[in-house]
Amino acid sequence: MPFDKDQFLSSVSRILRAEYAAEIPTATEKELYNAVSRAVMEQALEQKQPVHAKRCAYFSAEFLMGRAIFSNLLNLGILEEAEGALASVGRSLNCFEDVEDAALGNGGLGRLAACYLESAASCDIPLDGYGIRYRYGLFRQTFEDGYQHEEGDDWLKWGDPWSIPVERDAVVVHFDDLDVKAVPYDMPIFGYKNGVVNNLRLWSSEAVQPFDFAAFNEMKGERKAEENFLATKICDVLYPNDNTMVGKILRLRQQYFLVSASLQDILKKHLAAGYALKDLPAHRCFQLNDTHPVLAIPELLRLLQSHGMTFEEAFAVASKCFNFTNHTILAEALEKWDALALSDLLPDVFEQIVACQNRLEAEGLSKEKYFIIRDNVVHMANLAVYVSSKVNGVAEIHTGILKSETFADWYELYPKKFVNITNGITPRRWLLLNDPALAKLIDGKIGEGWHTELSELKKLKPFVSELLPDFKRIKRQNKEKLAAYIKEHEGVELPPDFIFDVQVKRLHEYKRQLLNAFSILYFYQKIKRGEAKDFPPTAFIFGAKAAPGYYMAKAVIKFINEIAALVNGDEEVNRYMRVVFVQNYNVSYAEKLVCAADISEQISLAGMEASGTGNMKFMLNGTVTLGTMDGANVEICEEAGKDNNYIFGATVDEVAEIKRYYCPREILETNPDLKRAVEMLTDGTFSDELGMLEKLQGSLLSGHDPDRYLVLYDFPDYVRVKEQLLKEYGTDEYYKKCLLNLAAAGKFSADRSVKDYNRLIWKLK
Ligand code: 26W
Repeated sequence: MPFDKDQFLSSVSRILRAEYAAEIPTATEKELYNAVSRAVMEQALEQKQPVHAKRCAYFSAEFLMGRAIFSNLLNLGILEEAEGALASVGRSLNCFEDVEDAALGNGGLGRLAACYLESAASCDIPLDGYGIRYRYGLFRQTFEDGYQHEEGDDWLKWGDPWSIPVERDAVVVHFDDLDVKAVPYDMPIFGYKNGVVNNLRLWSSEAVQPFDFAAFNEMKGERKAEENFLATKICDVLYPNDNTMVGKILRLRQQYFLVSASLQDILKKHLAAGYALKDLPAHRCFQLNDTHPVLAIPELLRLLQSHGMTFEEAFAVASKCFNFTNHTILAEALEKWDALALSDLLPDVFEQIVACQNRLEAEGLSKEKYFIIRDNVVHMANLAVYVSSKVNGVAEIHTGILKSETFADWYELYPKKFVNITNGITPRRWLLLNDPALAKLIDGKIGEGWHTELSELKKLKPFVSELLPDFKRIKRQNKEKLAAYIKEHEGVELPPDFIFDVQVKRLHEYKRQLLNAFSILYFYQKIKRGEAKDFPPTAFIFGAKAAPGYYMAKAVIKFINEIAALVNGDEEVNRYMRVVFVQNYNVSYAEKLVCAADISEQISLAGMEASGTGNMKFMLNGTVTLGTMDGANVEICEEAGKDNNYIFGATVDEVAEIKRYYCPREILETNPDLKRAVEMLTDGTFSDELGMLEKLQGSLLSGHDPDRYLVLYDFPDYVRVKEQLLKEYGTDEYYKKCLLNLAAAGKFSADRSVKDYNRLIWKLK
């Protein structure tokens, strides 16, 4: 976008005056943020967008967008110009570091959706997002006495200057017990320096009729008032579960609200353009981001029939339009809904699900494995697989497991339906924006082509040795910045010459933060015994939110916080190690952590992490992976070389066999240091009024499936490889590995992913 400094500043002044009666030099940060954003929006939306023959709609219950302002300015090509203009009047973009993240997502799946929107716009692929405008996003996390506390996330505190409410596109969504108005808020998605603007449409729920005081006073209005209350509640809050299905009716309402509003909107536009409904597949396709929006299938069937199609005609259209991405194989994450509850809330939609089940049986698919409705439970994944054109997993190993286990019977039936599309991340946010110094260093060596063609990073290979000093210097500066930030926000001092060993992601037992925690206690004991005089000083950094109802995950947070207090408070030990669990880990925190890490911990039990995308972010920022052969780690090793990373642990093929005879207590008998670490959970070393640590120990040693995720089994190999990594740290050998990973990160661009989706599935121009 062309940038005219005077025009920009005069727009900002005009908006400040009109909206806030304020002037640039004295406006509050919030006022300035809104005025700058609106000034940019005004200009950026002037460009006319081409009309495409076919568009894809990405249906997702989550979009974890993070902060918009810096990324939008970068993509519009005016980041430095806007900073310069503001500087000339004594202001700076830096104060927008306090703007809230738009955290309308939990973790991987939501952040992936955000990366894909950015990449599609940057690759000129006509992809639009459809989601829910939650009033409160993912909770804010604090620690009190080491325990996690949750507070509401008021993400609109600073306003929402990047959205436009489009009242004329409002539609009514019908539930059996109430009607709700859905109002769209459109957020432009700017492609990287290419003039493309795609759209993210987030629906907000409102009462259909405004509150009627007269009726309310006559008592008639009481039911109406309740309905209005329920209508606004639908979009109140994002469900904070990641990988665990909780069968709440309000969540079902959210899901239907999203898909019904989106499909009504899309069909309305399709008809208004003069197209026939039977031609929908020529103009539209829909990507279902996991099962959360799968009610779109029966809803489309219902809508098409309400326009006069037969069920079979509607089915033919739907099966050409829908595609489904699976993001997890965890049994507890697979969405199932009680058939009675669903038919009560949405009888007409349920009728369509029954029709699909009948069709499936009529086709002779008599195996129960295929059933959409079985024992009064609706299996959303089966509905999705049955009707969709394509089903995809998110990394090679994950797609393999879908074919051989999760959906094995389906795969036998429809082998061509299944494809792999390995996840990716946008290199704009995850390198250009979060580490501008490193980006500049790369630009200087190989030019700027990599900004939009990430595989060009491989051109760095011949320069690896030459780049080492600059790379070390930049990493050091990033560590200093992070240390200052952590000091300010967490009150913990991390010397920047320590190794920064980072594990940040949602808290889940399968991700095994506990394995990392035990290794810290193992090193702690060695230091205490005086056996680790040459232990390289290391800072163990954690960040993770636990779902509020996930007891064991919260216990792990408490455990690590107790370890942090023990280690950091011990003068003998804190010369060798520090531990910090940062509060409220989110996208913006990730941007700071990822470029300052020396070690990327990706240590899930093999077979459990569908892909992981944090692993890719660290790799792109020149960090070696300490990890298992799981998810996209496998492909990271293929691209960068296994020898350039630090791999340990049981492989997927070994896991099933190990679990057959597994006895965690036996492992402890052969490993006294580990035994001691596990005992420390309950021997009084740590304070824990709530008794969480005892239950945590119980989950490892007793119950029907003790140590379900093989933490103790993988411990010896983990520590062996970790010690080797810590020993190699700081050598040229080590830094070369960092840069070779960076140079090999090309495959993990979300640009490549969205192009794969387009080539294999959407087939848009
Ligand atoms: C119904 C509760 C629920 C909520 C969220 C179930 C499942 C989910 C998501 C599918 C969980 C998720 O975010 N999965 C992650 O998706 C990423 C993007 O593909 C992968 O990189 C991660 O490995 C996967 O855990």
